[in-house]
Parts: sequence; structure tokens; C-alpha cells
Amino acid sequence: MTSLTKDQVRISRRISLVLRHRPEVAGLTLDANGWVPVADLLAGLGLARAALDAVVAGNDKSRFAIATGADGVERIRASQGHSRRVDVDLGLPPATPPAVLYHGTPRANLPSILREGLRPRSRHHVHLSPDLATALVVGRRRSPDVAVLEVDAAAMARAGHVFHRSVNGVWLTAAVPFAQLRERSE
Ligand code: HQG
Repeated sequence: MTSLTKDQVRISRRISLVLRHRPEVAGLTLDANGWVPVADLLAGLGLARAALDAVVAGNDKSRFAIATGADGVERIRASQGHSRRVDVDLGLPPATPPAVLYHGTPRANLPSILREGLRPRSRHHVHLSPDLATALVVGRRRSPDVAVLEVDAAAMARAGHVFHRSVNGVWLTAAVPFAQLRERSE
């Protein structure tokens, strides 16, 4: 989030919390597809419209999407990353993934991952990156000692695993079997 100020990063995290994990802390309920009226989010977080727009526009990952419904109401949702405890269906169509996808994770997770594959943990999906550099950034959120796994997405797709691509380019799937994972050696 390099283009945001410290205050804006704080606001962005707060919005992520509400739109992905705990809408109730702002007195909100997400609709079935994860949307809330922009006006309700602003009221719930005590946020000015200009502050929201700056965070949405400056966000390096386009974490939030704003759209106006057929009813003329402007709504916002998180593009990915929702907790399982929040019952949201993003309605993304199945998509054919690139042959290889990447997943960055603290090296300490490797023994468990190589045993049981990648699990979504507290989220709806396992999140996969389209390139190595992004996977490294994702892993470094949690540890300086990151391992990058290569996922044989082509083999998974052939075997019938369903993939979705979020509007901000993150690949989502239910789980990755350990047989389709390989540690990438630098
Ligand atoms: C690990 C951010 C042990 C997994 C990112 C990860 C992403 C296992 C952690 C998005 C495991 C879950 C998601 C197993 C998975 N044994 N560890 N069997 N299976 N794990 O945060 O992919 O910046 O839920 O490797 O950029 O790190 O917030 O997933 O380390 O797109 O917009 O369990 O969140 O997006 O952690 O990150 P997370 P993630 P934002």
C-alpha cells in the first residue's frame, strides 16, 4: 500500500475488516454477494466520502469495488479475502487458470502444507498469485522467511478443480492437493 499515507492504510484495514470479516462492528450486514451501500459504510465507520475515495483509488491491490445497482444505489464490496464466517458468494464465474500459479507462505508452514495441501483456513478460498513476485509479497506479510510454492493449476483444472479470478487478479480455489504443489527453489 505504498501510495497510501499511514492514516489511509489504517482506514483501508478497517474497511477490509468490515467488508471481509466483521461487518457487525460497523453495524452493517453484507448482502448475499458481499455488497453494502456506500452511504451505510461511511455512516458505520464515521468516514467522509473523500477519505473513502482516496483509499479506494490509492489501493495498490484494488481491494474494494464500487458499483451502482439497478436501483440506483451505490454499493461497495471487497473483491476477495472474505472469512468463512461471513456468508458471501462473490458470484465469480469459473475461469481457466494459467498453467502455473504461486503461493507464498512462511517456511514454517511447509511441512504441514506438503502433508495436507493448501487449505483455505479461515477464508472461503485458497488464494493464489499469478506471479512469483506477488506470492513473495503475500508471504512476507507473515514472515521474513518465505517459501514460494508452485501450483500445477493446469493439472488441477484437468482434474476438475474449479478456479475463479477475483476482479483484482487473485486466483481462488477451494483447496490444493499436496500432489499439485512443488516448492520453488530460487
Ligand atoms: C497457510 C491478502 C499450514 C497459508 C493476500 C497462509 C492474499 C497452511 C495461511 C490474501 C496450510 C492462511 C490471502 C496447511 C494453508 N498447513 N499452513 N495445510 N494451508 N496454510 O491470510 O494466502 O492484502 O488466510 O499458506 O494478498 O496468506 O489482505 O491466506 O500462510 O491475497 O488484500 O495458512 O490476503 O490479501 O493465511 O492471503 P491467509 P494468504 P490482502
